[in-house]
Amino acid sequence: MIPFKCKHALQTPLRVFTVLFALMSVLGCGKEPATPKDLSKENLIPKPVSLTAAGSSFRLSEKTGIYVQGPAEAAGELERIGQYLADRLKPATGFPLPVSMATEAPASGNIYLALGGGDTELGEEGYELNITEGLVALTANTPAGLFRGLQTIRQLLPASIELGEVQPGPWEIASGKIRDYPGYAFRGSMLDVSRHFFGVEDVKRYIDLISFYKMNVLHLGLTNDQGWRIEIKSWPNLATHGGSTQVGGGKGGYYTQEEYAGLVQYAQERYITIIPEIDMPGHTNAALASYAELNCDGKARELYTGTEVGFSTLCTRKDSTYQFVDDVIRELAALTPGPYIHIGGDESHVTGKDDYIYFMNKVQDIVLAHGKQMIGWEEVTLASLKPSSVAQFWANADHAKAAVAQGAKIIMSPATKAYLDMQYDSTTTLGLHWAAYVEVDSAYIWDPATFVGGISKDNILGIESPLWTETITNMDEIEYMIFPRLAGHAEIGWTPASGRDWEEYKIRLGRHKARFEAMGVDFYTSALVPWEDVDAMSDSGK
Ligand code: IFG
Repeated sequence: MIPFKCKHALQTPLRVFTVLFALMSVLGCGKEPATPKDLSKENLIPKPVSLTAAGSSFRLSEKTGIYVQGPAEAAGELERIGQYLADRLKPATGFPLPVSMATEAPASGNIYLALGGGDTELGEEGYELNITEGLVALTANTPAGLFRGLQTIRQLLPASIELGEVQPGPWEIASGKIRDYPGYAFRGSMLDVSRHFFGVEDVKRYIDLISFYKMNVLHLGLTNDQGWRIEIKSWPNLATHGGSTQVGGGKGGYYTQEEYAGLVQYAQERYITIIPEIDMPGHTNAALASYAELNCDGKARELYTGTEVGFSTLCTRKDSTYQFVDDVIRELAALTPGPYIHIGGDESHVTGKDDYIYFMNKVQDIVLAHGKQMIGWEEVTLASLKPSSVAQFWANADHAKAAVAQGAKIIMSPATKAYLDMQYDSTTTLGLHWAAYVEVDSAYIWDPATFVGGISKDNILGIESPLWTETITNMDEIEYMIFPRLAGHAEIGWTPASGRDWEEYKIRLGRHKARFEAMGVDFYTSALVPWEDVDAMSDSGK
């Protein structure tokens, strides 16, 4: 791609051409983009734990192969990881990038992904990336670590690598060494698919986008007042009736168990754990509309397409309610390879306190009986939490501290910082602002480990940024609300607090513009961020 200033100049009559040619030589127009030689000038998000520049660069070519090495039992998985990288790089480079098994480092000009072991500092998801003029070598203790390192390789290449058709290149990566690993083991986002339903393709794109920033959890809000979105074979009306509408009265929808299993698989291939949420005992109008017997008065409710909360409750003292809960959790647990099932528990304003406690204690036992750990919104601290249970902090610090006092771990999702449905400012047409207006800087400038007095890093499982969808109806709107804030949340979950500073981060974020554009992300161009049209010409950023 010849930058505009060159294209325009090249059409000028010859008599002027001479002068312009001299000018173009000075501007660097027409010649190949500057080779990136300073790894420390790259704009990686999340920022790596440690990075050393070596001052040269590696160039991908037609001849580059991807070589994967590891124990025989991991061969299939390693080949899939190699193929994942090839699939990311092929469209824009047009290179064949064959994937092969290796038993030692390959010859010069190749990419080498090796499953090592014993590098305890790297842990479960860390990686080491050594780039020389001859080789890009990525090592990790686990396949997940290799996968996280692949995202770094993607971000070290020019942003145009993310485009879907062949670009001129060249495809160069500055040389050096990166050692990197996450500060929190749980780094996620939540997508509410109940208020508005989002189909399989949208959820897969959501998974792709959060995986690019090394997140490893997708919490799916599958049920709420406005919609039940997962097929439960023993209670079929939940999906067919309870999933038949949404906020505003649209047709809604739901995932068959087969479709849902496909999403779980797609996430797993990106080393992302899906955590399903069945919100109970409140936020249950869709279920209460689907089965009369779930209501204390035995009367089925009408379907609800508004945006109020706190008006519904399961009948907590009816035995049949616990048969319902057990059937739902049983079927969901069978679809959930991950360790957690989220049972909601928020805003049960019409459930008596004692009834709520009775309900939560029984549901916690049901989740454990099906081999899973219970996560609940912070209000679950009213119950007697088992050590394996987790509370998700969103608004009430006292609840969160009470959960910690019971020995529970906390997922930090403060609505004033992490809620992606909060308007950026009063002019944002999408979203809500009951907690706060959350501009890009505010979403970044906080530390989970000190946010609530009495809750320290040791009590925190990790960070999660929820996107509630009362006002969000399609993928473009999702992207506008989650980006750029989600990139900052990913950094908060990964990069040590000592490495996080808004004044430095905003520059890196500003240079991600070309990446957001290349990925087709409809992001919010906050005036607080120095957005840069970084083209391949400069090596000050990528
Ligand atoms: N609170 C409700 C959500 C959603 C949200 C919108 C929680 C845990 C307000 N519960 O956040 O269902 O309506 O910002």
